[in-house]
Amino acid sequence: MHRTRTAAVTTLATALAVVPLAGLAGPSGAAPATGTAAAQAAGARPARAALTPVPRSVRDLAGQATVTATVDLVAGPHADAPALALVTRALKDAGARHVVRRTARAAPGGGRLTVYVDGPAARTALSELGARGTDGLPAEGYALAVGGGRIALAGKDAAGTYYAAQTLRQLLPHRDRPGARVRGTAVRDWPATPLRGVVEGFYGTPWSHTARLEQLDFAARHKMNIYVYSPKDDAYLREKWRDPYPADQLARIKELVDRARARHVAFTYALSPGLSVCYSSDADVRALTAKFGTLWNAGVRTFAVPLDDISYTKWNCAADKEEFGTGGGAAGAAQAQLLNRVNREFIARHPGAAPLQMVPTEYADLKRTPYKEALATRLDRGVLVEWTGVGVIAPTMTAAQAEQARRLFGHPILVWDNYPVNDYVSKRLMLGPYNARGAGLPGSLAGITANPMIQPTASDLALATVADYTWNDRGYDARASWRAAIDELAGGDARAARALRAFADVNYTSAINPHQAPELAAALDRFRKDGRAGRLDAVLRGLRDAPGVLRDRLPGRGFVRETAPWLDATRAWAVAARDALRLIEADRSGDTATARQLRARIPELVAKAKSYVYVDLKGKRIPVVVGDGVLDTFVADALAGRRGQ
Ligand code: 14T
Repeated sequence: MHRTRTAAVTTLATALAVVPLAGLAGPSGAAPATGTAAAQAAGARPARAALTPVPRSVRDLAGQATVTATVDLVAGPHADAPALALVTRALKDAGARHVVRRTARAAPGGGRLTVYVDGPAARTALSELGARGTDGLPAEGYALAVGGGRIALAGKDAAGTYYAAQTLRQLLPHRDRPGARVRGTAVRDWPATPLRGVVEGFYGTPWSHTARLEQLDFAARHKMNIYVYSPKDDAYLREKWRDPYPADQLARIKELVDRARARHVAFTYALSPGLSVCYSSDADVRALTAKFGTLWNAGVRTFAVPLDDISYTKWNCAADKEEFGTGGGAAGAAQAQLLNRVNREFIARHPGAAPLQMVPTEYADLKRTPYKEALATRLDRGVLVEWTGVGVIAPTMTAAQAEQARRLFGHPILVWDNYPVNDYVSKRLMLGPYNARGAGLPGSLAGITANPMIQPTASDLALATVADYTWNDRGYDARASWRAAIDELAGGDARAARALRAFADVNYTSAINPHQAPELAAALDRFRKDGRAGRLDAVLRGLRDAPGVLRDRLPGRGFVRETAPWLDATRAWAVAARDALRLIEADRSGDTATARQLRARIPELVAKAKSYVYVDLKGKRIPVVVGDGVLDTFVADALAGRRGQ
């Protein structure tokens, strides 16, 4: 029953081609899939695909480009190699048979599509097409233009060129033969904050190697540029921080580092010595820098020292008490001394290393304390300080708070956002969008990294929305971004997308999305008002069938494997809720025999719905919840003879 990847991708391209501009897609599957072909046959302007993250500026240009069988690729002398590889693949996926590298345009009039990537020729092409170049853009910005049989891409830097290529990938259709037409378009775009990405920083079963490789691909497609390797349960990062890696583990890390580099993602190695470090010990400084050295040799260029979730009132060695004294101020001084030594003796001596990152022990508040004061005055300038916002799981976060954090810590702030992480509520999946982060926040920060769920593929829904927000917070619409993420995960299959939306709806609530199952709750409210049982039953049938549809149709196995108990629970709750609806109807019509039967049966269905468990790293069996406060309440009200208000 599985659709092939190509079929899914083709459907995606068709669906995307008719979706309105700027990722503001309507409900998945609402668009007529044949619209584009008909419009193109009639010679109308080709539609433009949805672009996510939403670019800063997109406008129409006169003319268009046609993907010809042979495409000339004119690359500047220093054009980014990953960008060129991506452009080539995107052109082939759009129907080109050959992509030929040239140093200059072939004789014009040959009818071939020419694609310029960086260098003087791209600059000229941009200006001839009526688009501005990269002057004045911030780092990682880019300009792209399509029109008049040409496509031109230019980056402010190599990453910018790579992001131009990612946008071109979205603009091009998926075709298996030449002839596709691409609408005349100019894009000028740049990120809202320098660092955008994921910190694998949760407790519990760490992501698999494959999941991490896929995460790096995902990050790049969404213009994210950092992945912090910091799983709390990798012993070599915390308990055994001094010990060198066994060769096979180091080889796997190197594979991640290589993949990350080829995607313009900074693989960040985070070593957490806080459980046992002696801050004043030369030997421990050497142990830290020696471990970093082995990672440097594996290609790592970004390093972090997290000092979260440790005691800073208890020293690990007597020498620290002697040297630093006691109290928060002493802890801050000790940490600053250790980090400065790492910064001076390792980072500064390795040209090409990125600024050091650290997580302070006080990472979740804005109180003025001796600890923060010590970090602010003693820690080397330029070291990035990570901060979770106010609260470990911050319900809201604003630019004003970020400014205050920067003043308090006296350093650039990198937000470690504990969403969609579920290690503290592993009964729950968090499939809702990134929310409640104020406009303008990214601009006051060194970046935002999101701590994901234990379930890597299921995290992609939330992470896609994090990517959209961190790239362009002003153009961010949480629900629109969420719907686009659903369509992407569903591989463009409209039925899979509808099922995923229903499933994500009942796994929605979190500190930043206070309302559980907003769509189902609205359907229940409507029923309470208008009493139209048939309409509600259709919704509940959709929910009951969603897990099966996802198991049959979702491209890739990761999502359904990771979410299996929640899928089972969703189906069981929907079955119970349908009976509850029948019970309400039987009560209303005075059909006491049916009502009695249903009252006898429903409790077993509820027990079954509550029986599914997630088994954690330690083998603990944790009953999962779905649609809590919505489905269970509806069923309980029906059993009690209440229709709810
Ligand atoms: F480093 C920090 F920014 C941070 O958030 N640390 C941990 C993190 O690894 C974990 O995934 C996250 C969510 O549970 O919260 C932090 O861990 C805590 C925080 C607590 F308040 C663990 C226990 C707590 F009581």
